Amino acid sequence: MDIVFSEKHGLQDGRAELVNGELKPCFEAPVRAEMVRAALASHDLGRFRDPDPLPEGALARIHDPAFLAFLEGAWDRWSAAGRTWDALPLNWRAKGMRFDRAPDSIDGQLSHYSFDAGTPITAGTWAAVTSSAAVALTGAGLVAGGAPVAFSLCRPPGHHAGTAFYGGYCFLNNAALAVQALRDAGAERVALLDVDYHHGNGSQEIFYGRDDVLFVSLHGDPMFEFPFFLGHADETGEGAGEGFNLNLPLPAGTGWPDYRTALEHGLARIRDFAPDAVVVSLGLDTFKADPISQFKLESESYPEMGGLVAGLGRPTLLVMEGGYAVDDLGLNTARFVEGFRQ
Ligand code: Q9C
Ligand code: ZN
Repeated sequence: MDIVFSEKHGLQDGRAELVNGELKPCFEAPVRAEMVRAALASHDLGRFRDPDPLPEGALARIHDPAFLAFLEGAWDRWSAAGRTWDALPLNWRAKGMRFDRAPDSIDGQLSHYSFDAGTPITAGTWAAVTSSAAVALTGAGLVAGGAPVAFSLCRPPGHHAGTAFYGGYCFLNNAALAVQALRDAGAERVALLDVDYHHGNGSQEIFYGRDDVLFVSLHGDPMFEFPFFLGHADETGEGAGEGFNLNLPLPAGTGWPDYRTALEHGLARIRDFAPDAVVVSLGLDTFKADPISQFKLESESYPEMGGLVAGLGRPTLLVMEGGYAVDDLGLNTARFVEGFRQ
């Protein structure tokens, strides 16, 4: 198995996020990718390779050009305004305020394009997020070229980022870019299975109206968990996409037996869809010791999870998303991959 990885992930190294009313060190930190890299290497799970350069126009297959221009220039505008800490938004719209106009100022635009205060833009953010996207697209190219499985060790993660918004530690939607690249390379139907603990609101938004991409997500119920405003079971797709979005929200405290039952339900829907390829948004924040999450999966759950996903028997790209229990993140990721390859 090829493992695509770029050292440039380290250029995203935010200083702080707002958690429980306190400014705390970012959970989404460079050590995460280093732990995964070390564990995949020590378990001898594949050959590491660098990403290819981003193809011209690849990001605009998913993201709005104005949003991309904003992300690329945001740090320079922020620092030109004399700010030295990370760029973070301070306020958002509520019902009754306008969504149809973007403000001109950097502060207004940070608010316009974001949905939380946990996703800092730094001097290195654009370089890091474009390298993460390149990692995903290179993995998609390997799968499109006939590899049965590839691993895109993306960081920063991507599944909370939408057509024209960022948040939840995500800026560009790596998995969605990979799905689109597989479609563009000839796959007629692609399934996107999201097993990150949080609902992949960005991925859902991107594919909500489409019947060529089936989105299936297992996650903490938005009634109690971030991102709060998307991820309910009654969101089933719209227009041509009706029936091609499956949300499986689960309660706090969910352990492996109930998780497995929901996963088997999601996998049955994917089998029925008969995809030519599968992309997995692989978050390991379902682990019992994850510091920001409330599921109770064990390390032993991950080989079983990997085996169940592999049972789809389709060419598969694994795309790294969340997972914040850094001492166990590498081992849990390696165990998923080992179970997948059995
Ligand atoms: N109480 C991913 O896993 N909010 N993103 C955390 C902590 C944001 C998670 C607040 C969580 C985003 C890719
Ligand atoms: Zn997550």
